[in-house]
Amino acid sequence: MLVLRLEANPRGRDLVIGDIHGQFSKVERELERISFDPARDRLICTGDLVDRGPESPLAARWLAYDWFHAVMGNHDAALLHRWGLLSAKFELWHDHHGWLQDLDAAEQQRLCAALRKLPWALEVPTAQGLVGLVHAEVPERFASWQAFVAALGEEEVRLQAISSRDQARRAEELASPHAADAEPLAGVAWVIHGHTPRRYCRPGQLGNRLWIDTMGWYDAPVRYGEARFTIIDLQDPLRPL
Ligand SMILES: [Mn+2]
Repeated sequence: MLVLRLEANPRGRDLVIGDIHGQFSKVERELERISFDPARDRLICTGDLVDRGPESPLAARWLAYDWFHAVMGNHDAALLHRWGLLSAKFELWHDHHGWLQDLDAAEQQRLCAALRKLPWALEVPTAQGLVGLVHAEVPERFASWQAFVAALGEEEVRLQAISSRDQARRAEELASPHAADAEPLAGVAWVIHGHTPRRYCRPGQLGNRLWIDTMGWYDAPVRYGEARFTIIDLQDPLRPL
């Protein structure tokens, strides 16, 4: 599936979390902290469910929950390439797959079946307007979210969408408040990304584009900042929970 279009969720909150990277227990603790209610709330991940942390296989179980959604990350795609489901363009980051050896064939099959269903982009209607999610970025040449989504049929666009860092670097180079004032992407209220770990473990902004991978998956101390999962409520994306 290229793009997953969720229905509006009038019953509860729509929350977005950055890259999980096999750290589902840590995410569970965060969900407790924010009183997540799986009967009403939804959690959407910016991609990269696997690698780095110890619980990559749990991605299959989480993707089966009706309250959990995610977009394709470059690490997820690399795994799909390894299983012969994506072309050699996605043969990157394969050095992370040592943990696969501990999985039996049935477990690998379950994980593969879950990851191959991941959409490359996701749309959520909110009271503030449409919100888009894509792992790395919407490349600069696209004038609107809709133009980007329409081009996702091209493999090169999909590759860029999950791996480029051009826009994330611009967000880092432009000092606040100029980054916030940058030209917004047309057609959406917000676009949420992960992929590029944020300097100082704080979310980044470029116009209406947000990067929220604040390294919650990381187990060692970070020199500048405190690694943690950022969770945002789409009603108020600029104030993480
Ligand atoms: Mn990534």
